[in-house]
Amino acid sequence: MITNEQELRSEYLKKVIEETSAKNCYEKEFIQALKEVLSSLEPVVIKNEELYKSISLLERLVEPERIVSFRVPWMDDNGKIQVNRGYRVQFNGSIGPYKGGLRFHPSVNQSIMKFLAFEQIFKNALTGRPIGGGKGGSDFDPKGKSDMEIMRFCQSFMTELQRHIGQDVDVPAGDIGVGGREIGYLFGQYRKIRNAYEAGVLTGKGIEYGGSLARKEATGYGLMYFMREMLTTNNISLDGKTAIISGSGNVAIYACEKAQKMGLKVIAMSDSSGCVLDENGIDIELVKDIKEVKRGRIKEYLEKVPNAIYLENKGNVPTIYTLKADIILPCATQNDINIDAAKILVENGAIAVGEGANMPCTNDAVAYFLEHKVLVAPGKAANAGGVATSALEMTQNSMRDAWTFEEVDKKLENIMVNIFRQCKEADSEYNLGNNYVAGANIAAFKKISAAMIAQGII
Ligand code: NDP
Ligand code: 2IT
Repeated sequence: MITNEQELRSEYLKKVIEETSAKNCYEKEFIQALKEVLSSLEPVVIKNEELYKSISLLERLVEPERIVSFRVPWMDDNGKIQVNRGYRVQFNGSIGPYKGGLRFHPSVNQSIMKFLAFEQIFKNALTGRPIGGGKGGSDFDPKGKSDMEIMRFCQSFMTELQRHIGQDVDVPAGDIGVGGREIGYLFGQYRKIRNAYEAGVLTGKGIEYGGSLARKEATGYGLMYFMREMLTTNNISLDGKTAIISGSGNVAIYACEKAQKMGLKVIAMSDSSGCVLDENGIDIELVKDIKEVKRGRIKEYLEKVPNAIYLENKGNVPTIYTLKADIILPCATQNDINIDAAKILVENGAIAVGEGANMPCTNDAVAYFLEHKVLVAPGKAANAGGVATSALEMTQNSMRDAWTFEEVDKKLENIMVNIFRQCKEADSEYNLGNNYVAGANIAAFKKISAAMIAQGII
């Protein structure tokens, strides 16, 4: 179960949640992430309350070490000067250089940056790699922009960002709207300004210039390794089960590819406009062509597969969640599954939800799933394969080496198995009843709090 903050027994926790929510009252996504994480930590906090209070541990945990916000001017193809806002949130560096993606999407604001960076602290701790939590991005909308516009934007963005990052300081990567093309332009500008080849300053690079094999596939593949562990531990086989995957970007595509290899039948995928239902199973090579090559819309699937059905989004539940399937893999964006969607999915017999995206379920939706015995693989554990493989990319860069696809994939699989084990152990230790959501938070918090305590009041 997810604890409602009103029901918390720890006065200290309640006070931190109340005061942080009041102080950041305009940041609804950040408050949502904060409440979800902090309330689930109660069993650990109660054990150590006096110590944590005496050093204001939680008050420090919820305050970013640094936030940078900056102007990003760039010229569009018509010669007009456009101005966007850029961000980098360096939330917690206690276990390594800040690490986390860059998101380019018109919805980006400080609240979304802070929720993502906060989640990233816990996710990165679970990977077992020495990486702290950060996130950045811009309200720039890449949709419909020419290649040259994307390049000019990335160059302007990096002209400022470069003074705040470095391979031992802060290492950005991709997220929504930022893939291999953008990382290439960002890296080029960094290298030009710094006059040094610091390969480890960005991850998700092209294979030709320091990228890691399997990084592109890592988040989606990792999600499925985690799902396999979670389901088999609960005596559920993947073979022959049906799945729906929201989104059709990087995470969704490779989750689909691995899910199919594991014997799942993926019947639907989506984008922000609607979903495609293909009862014969999604043709993932076709989706790759539409999305990765042509940068098109999922609706174009019907041009090649006329028997498929397109369901346009309307109302407050994306149409994909009105479909019946066993395994639900939200891989698009935050708050995609609200309580109404959760009720429909439970009614339709869903067995498990695997969060490929960051915070794709609202807090009440997660609570509803858990109450109805639907297994939930929380994003900060289940989608950690991306950042974990970014850390493997950093290792290869430091060693000036490059591993094979199989080597990286095997390490990724081991990391995901280990992350599931940590969630499961915390679940068992605190008798949470298959609540891997709280299990992930607790396991990560133990590591972060120990590092923060060891490093004193900073
Ligand atoms: P992409 O930009 O490659 O794809 C995003 C997908 O989500 C698109 O299909 C997009 O559709 C869809 N989408 C639907 N609604 C929205 C919305 N309101 N805002 C933005 N996108 C929307 O991103 P990724 O696949 O990289 O990221 C997907 C999710 O996974 C995000 O939550 C991200 O934070 C998370 N994640 C990503 C990792 C990575 O390594 N890339 C690692 C861990 C988590 P449309 O084209 O219509 O916008
Ligand atoms: O949300 C995430 O973990 C990412 N977007 C990947 C971050 C990274 O540094 O690879």
